[in-house]
Amino acid sequence: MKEDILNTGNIIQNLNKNWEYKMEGDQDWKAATVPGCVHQDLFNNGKIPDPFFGTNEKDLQWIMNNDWVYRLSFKPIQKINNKKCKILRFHGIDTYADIFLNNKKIISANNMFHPWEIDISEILLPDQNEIIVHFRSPIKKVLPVLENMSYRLPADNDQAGDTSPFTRKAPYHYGWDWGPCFVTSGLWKNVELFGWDHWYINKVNMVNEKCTDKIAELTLEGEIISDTKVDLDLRVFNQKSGTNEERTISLIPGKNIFQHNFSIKDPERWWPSGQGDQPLYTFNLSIQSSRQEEYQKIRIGLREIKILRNKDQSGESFEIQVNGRSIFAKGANWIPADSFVTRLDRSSYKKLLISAVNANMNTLRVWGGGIYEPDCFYELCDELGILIWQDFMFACSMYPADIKFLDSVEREARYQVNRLKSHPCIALWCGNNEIASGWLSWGWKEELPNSVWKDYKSLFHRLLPDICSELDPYRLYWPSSPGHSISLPESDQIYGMGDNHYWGVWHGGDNFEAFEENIGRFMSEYGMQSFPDLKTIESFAEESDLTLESDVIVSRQKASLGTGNLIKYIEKYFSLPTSFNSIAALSQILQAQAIKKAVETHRRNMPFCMGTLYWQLNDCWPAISWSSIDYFGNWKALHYLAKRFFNPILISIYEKNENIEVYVINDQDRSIEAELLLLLYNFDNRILNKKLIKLKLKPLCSECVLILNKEEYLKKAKLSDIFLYASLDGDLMTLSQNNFYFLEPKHLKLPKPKFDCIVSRQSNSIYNLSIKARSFLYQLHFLCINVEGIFSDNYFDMLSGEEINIEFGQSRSINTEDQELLFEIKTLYDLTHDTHPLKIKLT
Ligand code: BMA
Repeated sequence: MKEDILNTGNIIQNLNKNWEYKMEGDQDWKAATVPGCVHQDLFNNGKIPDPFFGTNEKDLQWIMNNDWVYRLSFKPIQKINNKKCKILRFHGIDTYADIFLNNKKIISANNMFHPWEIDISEILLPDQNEIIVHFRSPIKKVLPVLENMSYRLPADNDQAGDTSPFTRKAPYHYGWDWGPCFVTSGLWKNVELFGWDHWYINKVNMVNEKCTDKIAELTLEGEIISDTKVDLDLRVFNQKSGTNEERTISLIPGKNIFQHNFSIKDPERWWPSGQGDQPLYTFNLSIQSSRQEEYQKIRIGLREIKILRNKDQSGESFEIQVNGRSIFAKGANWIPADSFVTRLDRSSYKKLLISAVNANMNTLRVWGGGIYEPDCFYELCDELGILIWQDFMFACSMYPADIKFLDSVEREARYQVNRLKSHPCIALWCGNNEIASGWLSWGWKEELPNSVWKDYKSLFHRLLPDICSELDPYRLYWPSSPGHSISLPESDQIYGMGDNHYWGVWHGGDNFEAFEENIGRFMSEYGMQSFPDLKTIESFAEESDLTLESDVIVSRQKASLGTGNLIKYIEKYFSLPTSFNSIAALSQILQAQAIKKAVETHRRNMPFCMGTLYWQLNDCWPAISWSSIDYFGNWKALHYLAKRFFNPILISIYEKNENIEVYVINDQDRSIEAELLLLLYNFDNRILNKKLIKLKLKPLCSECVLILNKEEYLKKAKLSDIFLYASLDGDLMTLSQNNFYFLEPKHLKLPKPKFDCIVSRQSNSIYNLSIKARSFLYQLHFLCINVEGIFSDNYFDMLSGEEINIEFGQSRSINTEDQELLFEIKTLYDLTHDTHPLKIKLT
């Protein structure tokens, strides 16, 4: 983590305030927000309605076809005026912009993924200055290029005319199969003036090459820009490790690169969540000359990370090792958390990342169709122990590779690798999402000239790996996800080698059982859709829109197969309810069951399979999608189940031919003693068979601990009336509990649910729900229908007679004096029978 340079000599003046904007050609200037974008400025000024409401997206497409002008009048502070050298810095420009300072053109920007800066010492006036930024429509800018080409580069998700491959801008801005098309323009990161004399620190990094429990080897790398020849004293200090390194750096005019190696004895090592703690070391860096002193802090975690790729009978493994320990990666794919990311702050990221860790995740993939996330995202991942699979921002398109484009990508990649490489959370770099697959299996190579594949090679097999091996040789560069090797592939993904995306379920219409036949070494994508909660739908829809066919609901479904595919899947497994509300709610149970099946399969197959990341963690707007957390942070059924199926210790029951196999999976590094209780129940609460066995679970292991012959064990019981209850108990608590059903839910003879429920307030923001089941309850779930918050558990089954206490923690505080909390309590039965659920008000 890098903090702002604390200049004792050099100085920064923030220029985010007092910007104005207008459409090119208009007279009227209006207030603008920086960092921000034109869509937000139009909305804040009352010029457009909420882009996320109703079908507004459709009516707001004109914005991307226009040019926009931003301006700022400012006066440099005296301390800047006193400096010999002045730099104007834009930390992020989205995207095509000509920038003028006092009528002189200073920057022509074309890439949103790296900062732009220029020395303005000769242009800056001591008093009033004016910056004018002319943003060119990203669409119109590229159209002439398309007109001159005899073919189109594929861009399947681009809703705005297929210009996106030519522009270094977040691909999802152009639309995706879970997101709207809002092609933004704007200054999306800080703007500042930097004044310096003599020399300044341009960048510093701390790289941890090797780390054992005895010693950590570190390299401090830095770049200093100087206009003189001078000797500097460098000091690196950290109390915890006893680091106090000193040396001299001799500068010459221009760019000076330095490195300093040192080591730390008996380091406290950083671990992914669930495997140990996340100790972090903050190093204070001071660099001094006789007349100037600069400080900086760098925070890192000490650990060694490797991706093991060992050849074996089945192909080649893909396994993350941290500090020599194999880690089963559990998590999901991360997409940008908003269509307009400039309105996110550290707390928005924290809320989502804590939800990931609370669901027992240890890995996220920052997917290549979004943005390189801001520093606070990676800082939080360092703190929380979330490993990051980091894609470069290229997805589902072929890209050009002319010199200008390659230069731009080079600048972007160098900047991003340097920015991120000190973070302990980053596990690997990946060139792109699904582009090799697109070329090799989606019909692209049949339609396009071979030069397009040569361009692919230049970008993903030459430029990016060269930059990674030069700047960050200790991490794996993996060219494309899915992929089976680091050389240019001749065939699409191979199960048994590398990482896989399995979309037979959903895109291919396969049954959930197909997850059991499509297991890779590292499953980096697979998914099932669902609707968000009703209160999220109500944020963008009127009561009259709540039908599957309404324009508003249809506009929220961006996937090509549409909601019809979701309904088809619901009908495969459940009886389809008649009401919209019940269908929407049931879709969440469907999604959760699909992904449960997948993850349990992947975990049972450890160590053949060493990672499972479902598609997708989050949303960029309120919509129907594959996410487990909706746009507002509400956990869908899937996220509650994820907490259980990602638990470090898991029981998983699997039907194989005439047998029932019971697996226990232990992700932890230590062995565990436990007792496995297996009860065969019928829905009337009678126990038909029982098994109790003592177990010693080996560390990091998936083991089949029991095989039962179905015929013998079930004793001719009717499959529609029974289920297996399995519980694994340690000395002090239940380690895992799971139920297994022999038929699809629609064929189960589930009893009418009976239960008692008492809701009480525990504190200002915590509520208690006590449930006593009076019959068997299948997929009991609670919703707070008017306030966002998270339940301690949700979407589970209860045995008749069982009692449970659930907490609801409200995430936004409301004045409970004025407002009542409304809870709804339902089971699957209530959804498929469209019954009126139990509603409880707490005033
Ligand atoms: C995956 C992703 C995305 C897409 C998702 C659902 O392959 O890489 O491109 O949103 O599928 O179709």
